[in-house]
Amino acid sequence: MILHTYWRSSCAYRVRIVLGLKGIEYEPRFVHLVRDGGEQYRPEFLQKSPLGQVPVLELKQGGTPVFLSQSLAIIEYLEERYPTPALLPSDALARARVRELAQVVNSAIQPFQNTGTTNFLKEVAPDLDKSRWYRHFIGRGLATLEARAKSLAGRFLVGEDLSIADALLVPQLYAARRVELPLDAYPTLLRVEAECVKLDGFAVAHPDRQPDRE
Ligand SMILES: N[C@@H](CCC(=O)N[C@@H](CS)C(=O)NCC(=O)O)C(=O)O
Repeated sequence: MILHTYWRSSCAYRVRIVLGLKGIEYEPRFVHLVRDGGEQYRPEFLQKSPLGQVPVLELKQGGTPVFLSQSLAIIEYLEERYPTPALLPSDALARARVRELAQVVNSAIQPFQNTGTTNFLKEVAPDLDKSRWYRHFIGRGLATLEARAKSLAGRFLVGEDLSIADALLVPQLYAARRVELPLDAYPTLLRVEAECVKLDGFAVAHPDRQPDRE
C-alpha cells in the first residue's frame, strides 16, 4: 500500500501513527504542500484527491489502483482490515467518545490551521493577525478536549486503552507548538501525550523522522 504524505501534515501524521501502531508496511510518496505553489494542486494529484489534500492511501482493487482520502476514513479502514491492536473500544459509548474527540480535532481545529485555508485568508484578508487566528481556533479546540479529558482520560485520552483519539491528539499538539501556542492550560492532554510518545508507533511517525523532512 502507498501513502501520499507530507512530513509536516498533521493529517498524514495521524495515519502514519496508525500504520506504525499496527505494524503495517507501506510505501510513502511525498507531496510537497508548499513548493511551487503546492504539489497537491497538480492535475495528477487532484485525480487522486479532488480536494488537493494529503493523506491519500493508495490501494489495489482487482489489480487497479484506488485512492482513499480523509484521514479518519483511512484510519477506520485500517482498523477494520488490521484489527490488532484495536484502536476502537468494544463498548458503544466509549467508541462514540473516541469518535467525538477525534472529530473535535478533525472538524473543529484542523480545518482552521490548514495550509489551503490560511493561503486563502492571506488573499482575502491580508491584514489578518494570523497568530491570533491560530490561537483562537486551536486554543478553543484544545480547551474542549481538555474539558472532556478531565473526566474521560485514564492512561490515554479515553480510558486506559490507546485509541484513534490519541492518534489525532498527538499531531494536533505538534501543530499547536508550530504556532507557539502555550500549552500549560491543557495538563491532561500533555500527560496523555507523554504516554503516547513512549510507543514506537508514535515515534516512527513523527515529522522529524520522515525522509521528506527539510
Ligand atoms: N479532513 C481531511 C483534511 C486533510 C487536510 O487538510 N490535509 C492538509 C494537510 S494536514 C492538506 O493537504 N492541505 C493542503 C491544502 O489544503 O492545500 C483529513 O482528515 O484528511
